[in-house]
Amino acid sequence: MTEPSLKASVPSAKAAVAEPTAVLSTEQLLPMYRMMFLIRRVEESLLELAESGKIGGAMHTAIGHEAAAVGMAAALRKEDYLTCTYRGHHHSLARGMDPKRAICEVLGKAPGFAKGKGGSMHFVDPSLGLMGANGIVGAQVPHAAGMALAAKIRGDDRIAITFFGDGAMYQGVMHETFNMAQKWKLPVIFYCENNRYSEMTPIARTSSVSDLYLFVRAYGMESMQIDGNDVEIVYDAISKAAARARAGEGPTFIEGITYRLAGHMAGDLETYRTPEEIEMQRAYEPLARLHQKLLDRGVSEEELNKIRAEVEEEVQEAVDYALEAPWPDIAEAYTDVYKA
Ligand SMILES: Cc1ncc(C[n+]2csc(CCOP(=O)(O)OP(=O)(O)O)c2C)c(N)n1
Ligand SMILES: [Mg+2]
Repeated sequence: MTEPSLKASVPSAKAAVAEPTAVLSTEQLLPMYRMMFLIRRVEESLLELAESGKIGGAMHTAIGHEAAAVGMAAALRKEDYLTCTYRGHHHSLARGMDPKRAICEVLGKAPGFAKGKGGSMHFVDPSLGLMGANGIVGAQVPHAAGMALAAKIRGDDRIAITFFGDGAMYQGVMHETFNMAQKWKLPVIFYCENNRYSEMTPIARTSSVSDLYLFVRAYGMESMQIDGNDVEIVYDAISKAAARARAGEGPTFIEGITYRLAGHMAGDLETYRTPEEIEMQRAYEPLARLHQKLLDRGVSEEELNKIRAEVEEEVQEAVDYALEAPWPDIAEAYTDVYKA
């Protein structure tokens, strides 16, 4: 299903990767549906917690972006390196982060995977290959290329993937990285979650190029634009890019067209877009799409309801756990920090 363009100058979700009819079996898609719903409910719960004043600092959700993360987690190995932006809850949960500890981290509680010191914008867990989210637009991209270079030098089979937004494309470091990654044929995948907004600014106002996958062609890099809201298409594109990377064929750039259904961050007044635009995008959002795909394949509404009920319970338990969890000891303020 291809969505109409928001505006003539905004790219639509056309798939440069052949539309897969059945790349994944229903048995493979069901846990992906579960994970997409879990991510959705964790983030909706976090928005409620933010509204009630329980979250300090900025929090960005990826409601509407879930297919990118879940497709990635299914296509890659757990030891493959991953770096992402401040909008990184979905990648981390999809890679297997415990929702209890993830919510604790956002609330600044002691059981958080970074002892509550990183918060929403700094999700990290090397045991899941998560080498760090980054609050600086574009900064995580050369990090992933560096990890890919290390893997190449060591001669192991690991690859790296990095996620970034459309707004990152104009950072100079991106282009330095694209050039070196292609020159050195690094085993890295560049995945652009093009949600067509950079904070409150639509892409049409900032970019002279509407198809972002074309940028890296100047560096001779393989690139494609896909419908980033179809988890099967995302899986297919990342699987193929991973196979190329592992075969020593170098990097791939994937532009996944998506849409952020919630604000740029918690508390965003969203005066820069209309409720009609958001409503129109709900027809193309990844969870609804996967739901329909599963129904079309003969899965019953009852079975999907059961999955959702289990997830609701798990997320409620995680929220309750995090609310009850202890704050870090005051002495922790001086541990794990850089001292000159
Ligand atoms: C180097 C830098 N410049 C500006 C900012 C402020 N900033 C935070 S998020 C953001 C928008 C980035 O948009 P995009 O890359 O499209 O990602 P999205 O938020 O849409 O996922 C900006 C400009 C920043 N964090 N870092
Ligand atoms: Mg964006």
